[in-house]
Amino acid sequence: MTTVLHIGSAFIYSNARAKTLPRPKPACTTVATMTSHNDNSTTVPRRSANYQPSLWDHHHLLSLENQYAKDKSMRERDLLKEKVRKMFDDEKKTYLEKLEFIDDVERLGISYHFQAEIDNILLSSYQKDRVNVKECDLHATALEFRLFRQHGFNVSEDIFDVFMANSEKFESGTDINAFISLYEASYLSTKLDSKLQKFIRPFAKQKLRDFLDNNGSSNRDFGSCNAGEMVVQALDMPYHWGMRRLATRRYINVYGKKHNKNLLLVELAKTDFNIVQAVHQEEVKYVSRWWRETGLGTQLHFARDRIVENYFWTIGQIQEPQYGNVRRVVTKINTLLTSIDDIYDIYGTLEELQLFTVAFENWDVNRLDELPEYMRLCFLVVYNEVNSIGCDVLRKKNINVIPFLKKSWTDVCKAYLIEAMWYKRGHKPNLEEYMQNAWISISSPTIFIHFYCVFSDQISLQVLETLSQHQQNVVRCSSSVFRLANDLATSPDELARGDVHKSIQCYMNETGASEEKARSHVREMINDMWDEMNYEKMAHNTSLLSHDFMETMINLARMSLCMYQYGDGHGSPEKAKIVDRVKSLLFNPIPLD
Ligand code: 0FV
Ligand code: MN
Ligand code: MN
Ligand code: MN
Ligand code: MN
Repeated sequence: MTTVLHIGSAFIYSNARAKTLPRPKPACTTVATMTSHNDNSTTVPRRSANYQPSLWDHHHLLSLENQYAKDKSMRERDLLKEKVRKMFDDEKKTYLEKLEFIDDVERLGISYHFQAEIDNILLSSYQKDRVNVKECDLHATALEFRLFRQHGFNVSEDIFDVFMANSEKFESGTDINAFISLYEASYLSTKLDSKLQKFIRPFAKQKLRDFLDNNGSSNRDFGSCNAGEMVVQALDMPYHWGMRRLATRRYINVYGKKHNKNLLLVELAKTDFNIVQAVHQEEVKYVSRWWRETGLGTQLHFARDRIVENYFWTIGQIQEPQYGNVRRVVTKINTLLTSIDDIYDIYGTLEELQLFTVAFENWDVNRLDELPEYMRLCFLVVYNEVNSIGCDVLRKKNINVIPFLKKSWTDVCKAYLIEAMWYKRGHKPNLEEYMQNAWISISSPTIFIHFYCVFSDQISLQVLETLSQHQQNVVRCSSSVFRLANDLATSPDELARGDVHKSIQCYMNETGASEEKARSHVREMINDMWDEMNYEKMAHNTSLLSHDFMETMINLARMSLCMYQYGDGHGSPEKAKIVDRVKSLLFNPIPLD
């Protein structure tokens, strides 16, 4: 048997990197160090953010072998898949059982094999009757509501009126699963709803908290499932907001403990998870090689060296095995954005940053030497990468996207520059002024347009134009969630080393609120952005954007909530529990019984 991969603490090496890639000793975060600069004979004060080296050793990554990358596993998986497919038209299943089956399949991460089966069932029951469950069954009502809305079918929030009118009736004896379902459903609210976010969600949340107070979170079996664990997970991160692959990993665990579980589903879910993980591992090796070959990690010694984390972000956006090319390209974009963000936020002088921004605007390799030496390689790598994407897209899809990609780099650099100027000139924007720039400076609009070009079978010029002109509301909403989640987690360190006021400080400055109040205001803004995103998704029939592309953009919002849940998971993955998440999703297979 092939050795089972186990990434233990040995994988995380301490300072081994320093032997191969010398980095200057990090300076204290708040004190500027003086470093001389080659092509500029004067001495310029340079800062450091004190970022730690990468936690992942390149050579160790390359040495990974995975037993699930074999044809044998694939054959086993395909057999299971066909057995599960037959279960979709099991005549004996009640309507509620069918809904639960669909939900389990989705949460176990295997719905990508059964898209047609799932769409058929939901579409036909939506067309038949819109609401097919018994009026008195809260669990069934909430589950149907959530599944319909997840799939872009609108159902009115009013279906909960009958329950909420008699909510005191629930005081005793109601199955906790009904409240879990109600709580999860409440996250599908849109800006047109008035009850879900403001009334139903707090009500359901209180029920879940009461349950934990009375029962603890221990793994007691409450009839159908490990209710305690389910409640803890729902409160930790509602399904609709959660990074899909992490939710899958967790649900395989919880579902596997359910006494009436479907054994075939569990087996398929575990096998498929491990097979897809093996695919992801090969992609990690590829991007790690690419990153070494660019030489940027050595040259931009002050910047975050985060190739594995940059890859991890792309798993959040799109996890299915067939999208490896999208993940490889988008990882490169994420990595270049991370390095360039550090040039603007940490290392560059205002004068250099202006030159750098102009270089993107000119987009002319003949003028490379006008840049400070340390910026040349970085610019050229971006330039080559964009041309290489443009070349592939032109060959396969017969459209020249380079001007759009180039503009997205100019736009993000301009947004980075505005923040650098505000900081260096002491300007304190109000929250609105800040957000107008900050949803672009978080860099997701740049990521999305590259994503679109590589992901879409056919490229629409109209979509490219609306993306390029920043006219897609779903882009603004997803980017705003990312920005606000980032600010909640990264602003303490950013302000300590010196940076522009972030959303929290803008709000404090503008209203005189305490930091605590400002943080809760920012969390409210995140809620409202979700309501708008959900609305956009429901309106997808009238949108230029495909349902699938929209979902990958919403997924970046989910991924940012995952990355920043416990701190700055991108900059300091070792402190923010991200190391464990990376290990469980990318490196540790699920043991098969
Ligand atoms: C966030 O870091 C970060 F790394 C960004 C925005 C670039 C790359 C994006 C992905 C990897 C998806 P940081 O907190 O430094 O960002 P800001 O904008 O606050 O400087
Ligand atoms: Mn090594
Ligand atoms: Mn930054
Ligand atoms: Mn920045
Ligand atoms: Mn930040």
